[in-house]
Amino acid sequence: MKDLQSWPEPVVRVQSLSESGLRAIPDRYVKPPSDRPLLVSSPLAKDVNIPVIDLKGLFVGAKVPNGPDDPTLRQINEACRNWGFFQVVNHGVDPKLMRMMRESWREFFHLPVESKQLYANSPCTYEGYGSRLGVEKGAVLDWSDYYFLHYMPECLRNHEKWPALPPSCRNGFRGCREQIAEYSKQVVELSGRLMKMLSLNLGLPEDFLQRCFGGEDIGACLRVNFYPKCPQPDLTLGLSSHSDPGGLTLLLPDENVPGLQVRRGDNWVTVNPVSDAFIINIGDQMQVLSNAIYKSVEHRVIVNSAQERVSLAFFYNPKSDIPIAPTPELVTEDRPALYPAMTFDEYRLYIRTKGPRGKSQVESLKSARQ
Ligand SMILES: O=C(O)CCC(=O)C(=O)O
Repeated sequence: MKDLQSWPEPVVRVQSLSESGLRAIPDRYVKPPSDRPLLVSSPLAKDVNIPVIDLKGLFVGAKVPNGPDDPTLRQINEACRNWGFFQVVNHGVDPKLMRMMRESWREFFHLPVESKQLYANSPCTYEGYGSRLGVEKGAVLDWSDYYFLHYMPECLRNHEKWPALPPSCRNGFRGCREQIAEYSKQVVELSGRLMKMLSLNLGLPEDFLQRCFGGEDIGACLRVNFYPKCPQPDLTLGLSSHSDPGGLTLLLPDENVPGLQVRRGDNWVTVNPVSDAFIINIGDQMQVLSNAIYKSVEHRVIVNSAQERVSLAFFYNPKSDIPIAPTPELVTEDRPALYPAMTFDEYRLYIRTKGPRGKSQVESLKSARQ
């Protein structure tokens, strides 16, 4: 924990670098050749996209009417098993609010640097305006800035740590903080519905996974990623390959600029965002709870020289101090428990210290056990 008191080197805002007009990126953003993206995708990869699933009519009130035999639930089950990623449309979150949030955050990142500096973060909680993940001195960095804030549990919700700017009033919202609160409320509701669908698909009672996450006391936080234009996008990444440490991620991507790539075997598939959809992915805690029936899949972000990109990643996590272990109902003689129990507080220290490192954390737990 001592390591997480302060950043090991002076923080450089990637957006300032980008806006300085440099032609070559500094060495510390240059990835080793094996990690660099191939920016021309094969004709085959162009036709591949993660599954797109329509949730219309799936819920009547809080209930899934047809249970696990529902065709939409089956599609979700397939996507969780085969991709770890899918997009959802007709998900119940107000599309106007989604677009407004994206625009407000774009405005935030275009504020003068002094206004953003008021919210500069430290690795202790990561809350606020940041430019790196991980505290290892000399690490190769990613080409992005971000803003991280807590929504749940309520005791961690501190509006002073949310940006008050941009002040613009839109559609009845008095400012950025009100928008964040309403957006988060709606995304938490959608997450709760997804948790029910995943529980049913795993053959468990509807409220099972939610109870494992701590019932009402879950953790939820938002990371808004800002990827400035990059003069040498073939040498770097906006966000290095990683799997998400938490439970579920609900990503609102940029509507115009693709960038998210999902691992598929030895290839990377670039996701084509569908209008007003959320991209959902399974995190490591869900992999552990499901005893690897569902997999958290590696993903990364590529950048480009022509357009900036913004994305909002909402992380729905277990309560941070309860042990998460493979669900006994999903442990059999053929499929023994693959992971030891660990709290999410213990688990997320790895990424907070080392930064994004593929699937190394969850894989190392598995090998320690076998
Ligand atoms: O920007 C994106 O599309 C993905 C962001 C992401 O993977 C993350 O924030 O963990």
